[in-house]
Amino acid sequence: MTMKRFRFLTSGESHGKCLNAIIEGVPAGIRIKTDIINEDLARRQVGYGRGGRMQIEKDTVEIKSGIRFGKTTGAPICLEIKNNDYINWQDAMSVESYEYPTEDMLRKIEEKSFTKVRPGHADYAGSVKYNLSDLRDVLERSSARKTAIEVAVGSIAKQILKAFGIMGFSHVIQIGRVKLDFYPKTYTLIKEKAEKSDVRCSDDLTADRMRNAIDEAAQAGDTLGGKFEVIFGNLPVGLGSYVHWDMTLDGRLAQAVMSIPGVKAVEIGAGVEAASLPGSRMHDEIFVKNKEIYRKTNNAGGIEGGMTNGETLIVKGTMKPIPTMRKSLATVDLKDMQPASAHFERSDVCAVPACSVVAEARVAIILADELLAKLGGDNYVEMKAHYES
Ligand code: EPS
Repeated sequence: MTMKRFRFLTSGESHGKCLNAIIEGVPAGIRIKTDIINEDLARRQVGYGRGGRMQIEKDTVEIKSGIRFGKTTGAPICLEIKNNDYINWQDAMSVESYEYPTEDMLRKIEEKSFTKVRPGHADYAGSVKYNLSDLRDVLERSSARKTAIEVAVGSIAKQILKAFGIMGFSHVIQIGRVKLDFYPKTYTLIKEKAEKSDVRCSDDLTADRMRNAIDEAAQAGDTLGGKFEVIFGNLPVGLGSYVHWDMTLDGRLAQAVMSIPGVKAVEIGAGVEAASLPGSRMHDEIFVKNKEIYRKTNNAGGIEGGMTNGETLIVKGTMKPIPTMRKSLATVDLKDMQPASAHFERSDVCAVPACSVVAEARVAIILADELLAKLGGDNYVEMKAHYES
């Protein structure tokens, strides 16, 4: 994605040594707390329905550059998260090729190789595109494991936004067929309750039903998808633009959330409901009190004409069920082109709660990029002066 200001790249394999990111474009003088990044990493790891890997990892970030005494210096920020599981994969994930592999090494490499493509995963297209015969080479980078380092990047973006009073959260609104129909009255309450829930759902009864649905899927060797919502408040009017298609904020947010592994749909505000509403009920009427503009509804989800309109930003995402299933689907073994059952290895039954935390990070990254582009400046003092003007 073309970024205006806040740029970053990540690297790392699911069972490699570590995940890395280098972020560029963060102005000097922004307070960054490592503890807050680690809290976000822990939020991504919890979730009813997660697999065994989360018992092995305790994701923590090491900041390697760009921050001194708790503040950004304007230099690129380098982040690293170690994979605890690497110790069990050293032979299979070796960077060097072995000249004289032992029997034991060959067995370990063979154990981790596979050729039976999983329908719904990157396996088939990835193997054709990169000419990789061992699907391990596709899985390792296509895995959602890389979202850990993205959450660390998003946590830095959130800390930039917070310096300007912009804050957000995420919560789960559907798992399988179980939908959240009852919302607590305020965003503060939704956030508080969702943060305490292992399915990130703000209603206890619905959360129980979601857990039951995950248990049923697990027993059947199946997996479940769902829906989540990301909310950000206190945004200035005019982030994004209508002048070019690739500058619209809704367009940029859609790409940022859609590209999370497993996400199949992104909606802003009323989203797909807009198709069935007449204009008179869809559009949020504008009122004025003491020369301040206000609305009674927010079907637009905080975006009109590709720009923030001062209302709360509401982004919804839909995640498909994870394609790695104990009850394997029919497929083909690429080794001999014979019919086969799809490869299975340890995986999650449901990762919608984790996905909501990743989406929160992705939205924060786009908002921080837009805010930095709008305010300009090389340091917090300059940015603050622009913000206040
Ligand atoms: C993940 C780590 C992975 C998976 C999951 C997400 O660990 P492992 O493959 O060692 O079990 O649990 O990835 C997928 C389900 C997927 O399809 O990519 C993580 O850290 O979030």
